[in-house]
Amino acid sequence: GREAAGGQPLRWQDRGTTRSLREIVLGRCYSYLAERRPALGRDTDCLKIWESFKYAFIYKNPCNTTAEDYQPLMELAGHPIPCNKSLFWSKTNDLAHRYTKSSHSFLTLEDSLLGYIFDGVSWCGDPSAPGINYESCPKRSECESNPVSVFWKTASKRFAEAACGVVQVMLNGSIEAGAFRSSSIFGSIEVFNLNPNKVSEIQIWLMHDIGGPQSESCSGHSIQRLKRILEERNFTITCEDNYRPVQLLQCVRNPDHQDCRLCP
Ligand code: N1C
Repeated sequence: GREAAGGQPLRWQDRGTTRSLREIVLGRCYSYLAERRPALGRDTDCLKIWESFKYAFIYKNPCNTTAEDYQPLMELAGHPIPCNKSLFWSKTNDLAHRYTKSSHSFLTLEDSLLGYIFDGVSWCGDPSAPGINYESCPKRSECESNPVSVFWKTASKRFAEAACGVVQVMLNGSIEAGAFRSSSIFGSIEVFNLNPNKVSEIQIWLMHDIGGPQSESCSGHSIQRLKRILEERNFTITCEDNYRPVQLLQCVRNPDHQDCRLCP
């Protein structure tokens, strides 16, 4: 079984807690406040953010994480996102973030303080001292309610609730299973937490990999399914295949490809 014996931490299949997590969290928090959102600085206490984050998971069984565990952290680190700026994504992680870095017109969750601090690190607790498991953490397949999964679900829900005006979604048209998946965080959480009284329109950018398959276009099945879900919730929705400003960014890495020529 998974019984802790002789102070050994529980064994799981995913990578363990990131070393120097405290320094990374504090460092990212201070640098976000200094470089990105100096206006937040006055009301944001990075040390308090670290403490409330730590108490969400230390000494706990990493399979019993709840949204409530992160409530204090969400209250401390949450901040408003300007209307017309929210960018959601699914299976376009790298491209979406390269785009927000280069254009500054839109913000993903990782461009907010919460997402910025916790992007790419991993963490989980353990019932025995020191209360943090640096050796291994549970995979989603081992337990759904692990600290990292529950964190992204909780943060994504709040990010969607906060959106207003026109919002963007960048989806991947080169995925064989379909660009819109109901099991994704976007498909299962964000779509249902957008507020029709605050969000006027949802614009889908359906990007396909340069030189990759165009498995789905805006007329494809999963996009039609997404349109039906959103229209039923009273949103206006548009879809554009290979939105040019984002495609130009893909072209930086594929300058000679047919799709990247000015005069094809
Ligand atoms: O499951 P997904 O995509 O649809 O989630 C993406 C969606 C975005 O719109 C974000 O707002 O949900 C939010 N989000 C993150 O910001 C995020 N950063 C890192 C969701 N997940 C995030 N991660 C990690 O990527 C997390 O571990 C989660 O399980 C994956 C989801 O990636 P996906 O399937 O491409």
